[in-house]
Order: sequence, then C-alpha cells, then structure tokens
Amino acid sequence: MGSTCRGRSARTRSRLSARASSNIWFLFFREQNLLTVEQHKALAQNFGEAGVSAYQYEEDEEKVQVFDVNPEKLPTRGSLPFVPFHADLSYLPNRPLGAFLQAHVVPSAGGDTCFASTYATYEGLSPSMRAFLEGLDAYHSLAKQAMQRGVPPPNLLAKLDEHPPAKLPVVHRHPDTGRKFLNVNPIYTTHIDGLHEDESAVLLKFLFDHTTRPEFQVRLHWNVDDIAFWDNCSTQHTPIQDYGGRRRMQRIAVMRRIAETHKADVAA
Ligand SMILES: O=C(O)CCC(=O)C(=O)O
Ligand SMILES: [Fe+2]
Repeated sequence: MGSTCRGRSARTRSRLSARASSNIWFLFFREQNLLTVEQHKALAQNFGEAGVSAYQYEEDEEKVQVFDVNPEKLPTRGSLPFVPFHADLSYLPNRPLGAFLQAHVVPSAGGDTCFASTYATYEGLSPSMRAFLEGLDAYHSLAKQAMQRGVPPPNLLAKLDEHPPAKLPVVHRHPDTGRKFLNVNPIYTTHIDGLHEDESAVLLKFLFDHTTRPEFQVRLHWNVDDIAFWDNCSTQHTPIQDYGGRRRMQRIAVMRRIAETHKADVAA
C-alpha cells in the first residue's frame, strides 16, 4: 500500500529505507521544506543515480525537471493536454526506479495527481485473463508519445534513435519484490507482440481502461512543500489537468543501479 508521512522525522526516513524490501508502492510526505535543486538531487541519490529524462527542457538544471504551468505565459484551465496514466519512460529496458516530485506552487483548486497500483490492476483481472496475458510481450515506444504531441519537439525527435522500442512482458515481475504487475500504459505501449493489430488494439484499450478504475487508485491533493515518491513499476500516475492557476512542480527521477536490474528475473 501507499502511505503518508508528516514532518521530517526519523520515522519518515525509516519508511523510505524500508521501501525496497516491502510492497510499498507510493509514499507521500507532507509538511516538508522546499527543496533546493541540490537538496532534491541529494535526496534522490540516496536511492540511485539522479535520473535522466527525454523531456528535459534546455533551461532546466541537469537531471531536474520543472513542470511549470503558468497562466501568464499560456492559458491553463480548459487548455491543458490530457496526460493519461503512465509509468515514466517505460520504453527503457532499465526504466527509472521512481521519482521524487515536490510541489513549489499550487493552484487554488485542482491540480491533483492520481496513482494506480499496477499490482492491484494485475490482481484485479480474472484468473483466465491473467493466464492469457502471462507470456505475452508488448512494445513500448518513445515515438508514440512524441507523435501524440502533433509536431514533436526537436529535442525529443533527436532521442528517438537513441531509444528504439522495447519489447517487455505484459505481466512483469517487480525487480525488488518479484511480485507481478501489469506493464502496459497508453502513453508508450503501442502493440502486443504476436496478436493481430485489431486484437492488440482492443485488448490494450481494455487494459488501459481497467487501470483507471477508482478502486486501484489514490488521489493526492497537493499543498506547497509536499513531496511524492512513487515506485515506477508498481504504480502508474496521471496529473489531473483541471486547474486555472499556476502549478510549478520540481522533479527528479531515480535510476536503478545497474547491478540491481532484473534481480527478480534472476531469482525467479
Ligand atoms: O505533475 C504531476 O502531477 C505528475 C507529472 C508526471 O507525470 C511526472 O512527474 O512524471
Ligand atoms: Fe510521469
């Protein structure tokens, strides 16, 4: 399950360090200090390398992403693009372990983030459907996301060659816990290997819709200073694009140390 911690106590730190050996998929820290970029990087580096991202903006500091939706620059309410549930960079064979996201400016209403447990989405399927999905692979591609934006930004196009589509199990095992999770998402997953195109499209649509069921989710309402940490295998997330004011989020992804990758595959 996920949990919420208040303040900056030792208990908070011990919850975080328990993450790797438990089934916790999501942690939310309230009443924190606003992190500088250096503090934010230091926090992430306790768990792995600070992450890289295909979406880095030129003006962002290295390995930090700032999502700044500012109505003084662009209208917000009603014009923000829908961002469906996703795991970050799922097209990478070694995707980020997770991310730390902190709210620096929040709108007066709205701007929540929903997290779905992919353990729960897998376990919520019937035994027959689970058996059918076992052993299937699906392709995840950065190009899918790039094309959804109409004309892709040049920095993203340049990355397509570096990141060819990855073929990954539809039912994957978590590298730390070995527990099975459902591993498809509408931003990056293009098709299921070995199925006809129409079969794959219908099945993926079902699985994407299945992930949006409220019983698999928590929904976070942000205050300034709050930090969310999510496990990027056992969760997917979606920002709710319903607000009118400014929303500025500072984020650092955490990469899995290479030696840890596929530990569960080896153990299985
Ligand atoms: O802004 C948010 O609520 C989440 C955005 C997101 O998808 C991310 O930080 O990976
Ligand atoms: Fe994301």
